[in-house]
Amino acid sequence: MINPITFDSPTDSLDVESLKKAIAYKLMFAIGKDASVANEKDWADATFLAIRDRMVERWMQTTRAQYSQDVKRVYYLSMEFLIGRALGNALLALNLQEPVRQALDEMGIDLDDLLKEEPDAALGNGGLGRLAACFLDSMATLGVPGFGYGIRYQFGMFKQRIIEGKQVEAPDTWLGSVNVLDFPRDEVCFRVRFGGRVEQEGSKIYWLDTQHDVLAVAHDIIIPGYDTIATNTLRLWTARSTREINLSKFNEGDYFSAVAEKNVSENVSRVLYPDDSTYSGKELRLRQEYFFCSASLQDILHRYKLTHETLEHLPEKIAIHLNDTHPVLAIPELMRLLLDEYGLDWDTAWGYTSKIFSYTNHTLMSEALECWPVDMLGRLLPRHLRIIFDINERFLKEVEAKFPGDHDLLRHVSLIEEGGERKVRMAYLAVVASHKVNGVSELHSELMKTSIFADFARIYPDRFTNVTNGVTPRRWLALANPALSELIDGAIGRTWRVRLDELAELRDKVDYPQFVEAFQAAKHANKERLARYVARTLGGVINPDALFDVQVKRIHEYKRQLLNVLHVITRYNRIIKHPEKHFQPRVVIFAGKAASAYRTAKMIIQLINDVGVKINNDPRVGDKLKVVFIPNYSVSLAEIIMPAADLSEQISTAGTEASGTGNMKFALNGALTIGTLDGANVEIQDAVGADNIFIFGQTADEVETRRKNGYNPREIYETNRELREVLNQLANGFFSPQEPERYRFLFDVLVNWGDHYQLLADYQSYIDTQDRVDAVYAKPDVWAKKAILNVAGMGRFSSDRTIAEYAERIWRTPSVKL
Ligand code: 26W
Repeated sequence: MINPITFDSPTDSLDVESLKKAIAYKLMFAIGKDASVANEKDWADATFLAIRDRMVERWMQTTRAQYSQDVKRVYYLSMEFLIGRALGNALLALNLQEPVRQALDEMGIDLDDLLKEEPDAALGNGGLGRLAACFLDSMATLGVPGFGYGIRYQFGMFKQRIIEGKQVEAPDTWLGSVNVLDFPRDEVCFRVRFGGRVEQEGSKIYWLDTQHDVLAVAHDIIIPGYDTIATNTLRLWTARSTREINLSKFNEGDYFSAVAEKNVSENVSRVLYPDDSTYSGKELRLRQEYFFCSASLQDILHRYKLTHETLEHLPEKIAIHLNDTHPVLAIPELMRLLLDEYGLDWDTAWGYTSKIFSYTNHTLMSEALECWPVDMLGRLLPRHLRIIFDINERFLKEVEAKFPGDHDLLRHVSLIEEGGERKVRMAYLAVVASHKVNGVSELHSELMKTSIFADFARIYPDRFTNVTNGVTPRRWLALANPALSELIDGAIGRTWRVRLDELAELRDKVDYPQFVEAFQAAKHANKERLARYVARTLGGVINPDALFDVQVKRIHEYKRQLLNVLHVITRYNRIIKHPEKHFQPRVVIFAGKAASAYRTAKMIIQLINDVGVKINNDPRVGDKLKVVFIPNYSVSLAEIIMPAADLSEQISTAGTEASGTGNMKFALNGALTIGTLDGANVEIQDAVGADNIFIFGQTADEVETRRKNGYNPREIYETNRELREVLNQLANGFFSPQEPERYRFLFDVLVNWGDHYQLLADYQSYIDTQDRVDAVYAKPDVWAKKAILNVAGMGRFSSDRTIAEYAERIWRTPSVKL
């Protein structure tokens, strides 16, 4: 027993004077700079370090309480955590925004300048990764004992630049010399094995002669809850070679190959795969997946064993959640550890495993479903392949017993896809091993049961459920939109930050002209802020009095940015044809990244930029229409864009967007949605009222029916005059005179090659609805009231509600008592 040492607690020093001292102290002793030479990055690091000290105590207190109460913990396994910046969020959580602002101010430093110095932690692609980050925030805030597990990529989501209208990718070098965000834990280190062979001796199986083993080293990130002591951990793994350098090669003087081996094994945590919604089947990706699953599972069992003699109570003490199929190898890994390392028999091990796991599906798109070739899996993870085969064998027997003689069913649900190259269907493995499987919106969860998992819904009807996504109101309203937050605080108090339902009290405020006016003023200020950002980064001038029409998200055909462009061109043509007419001035804003190998998506980016050049430079258009593509979309950029939007574009083909979470962020910030009845849009309509949202286009059923009955887009092209003109402009190089054939491909996709996402089928309805948008926007008070009712209706879409549902219905994890 070590005698406890007492010291002055930083948690007690939250006043301006103490903060000043703490920051100056860090600047000198941790950063090693004198105030006279320190730059803004130095000040930012010093400030963050001072704040971090004030989080650590709460963190230890929480961890101690979790241990002493022997709580059930939930482990959230995710390949992606799209966190963004952390300092501003930490200040908010600790209620230190004002004192720190003042402390810095008294030292001649502006807090807002410092906040911009922090690079985004962009360890994710899009919706799935950002959802994981919102969930961490909500778990901490609710006191749910939740651990995140993921990979500490050396390079996160690539940086996007636009050069001559085209996307150009650059590496995201977010890790600097000072990494305030994380605590490296060199001693928390596990060996992750690859390759080798399996050998059976009686009932015992050995995994032998593995090669290219890697060490996984932990880095811990503090996740502060808002206005609570509760503080959680995100543990990210980084790969380290098992041997620093190959000494014999080194001694032979072959320095480069001596370190090459080290580099190869450390590649595992080098870079985030920039693919969103397409599965590519690359071996390095499989290595990444196993790397973080194995390290996490070893760590989880190790932690459990610290306080428990036997494994008997494992399923009562741990829950493991799979964020999509990317961490599904955690299933055979837990089985392997229980069978081979802890010596359990199969039935006991499987009994535990199937009580511990739960799985969220985030997409129905077949091209995103992971299926690993049996060959590759067997080469890299022979023991796991064996376990998967054994799971499959037992599962198929169970199905056979339940549905005797149904051989088609057996073939359909087998974990192994036969015919051609044999593959393991990871989503099926997830369903078989999980006690609950959920979709992320009501519509998506229904479609899941009738499409990809239809057979499984027959076999395990009680396994499937819905948990509608949500977003954290701390980052997406309190941090991103101080202007609106302040207005809301004045009207209904401050507690909406943790009880978002209270926003419903804003409904009455639509009858107070003063409130409506203040609401409009807040929106206008946010639009000015965005206009300044655009002026600074792109040099273009946009008018904050125009309607800001915004579509920001990954660029993907199913999200239909191209449909948006068809509307933009239609509007342009009308403006040119009718110079005498009044048009509601609009700025159409796009942002988003395309997967680096996704040709069509990249072409859509180029088209947006080409259309922008044409329209923005046409003197006949003037202020009536502007098109802006803001490069390098990120969490931090979203925090500037969302609050400034009037209109939120959520226009995916019905049945394709699992949920969407941008839709929630926009509405929460007082934008009206133009959208299809897809994903969470359906529930947003219920929440805000059909009068306060612009719904257009086909339903998921109608899309399906049209597809079945033989969809003929060319017929629509031939009969719709305005649309035909727009499409012809694409085909004949109107927007790309330097290269007239540039967009011929997009024309063909839509007119001649089946228009898979049915843009043409929804075109007229979309255009008509955009006209209705103009008409409503022309009455500023009517628009503002609808916008307020959107904010007021968003209570349900807090990730606190989402996490409370997971904790109660799926994980069964009570909150820790502090
Ligand atoms: C293996 C390649 C790959 C990578 C990522 C395939 C699929 C993905 C994700 C499932 C894509 C994704 O981010 N899905 C989004 O998840 C959000 C959170 O639930 C939803 O709101 C979005 O609708 C869904 O597209």
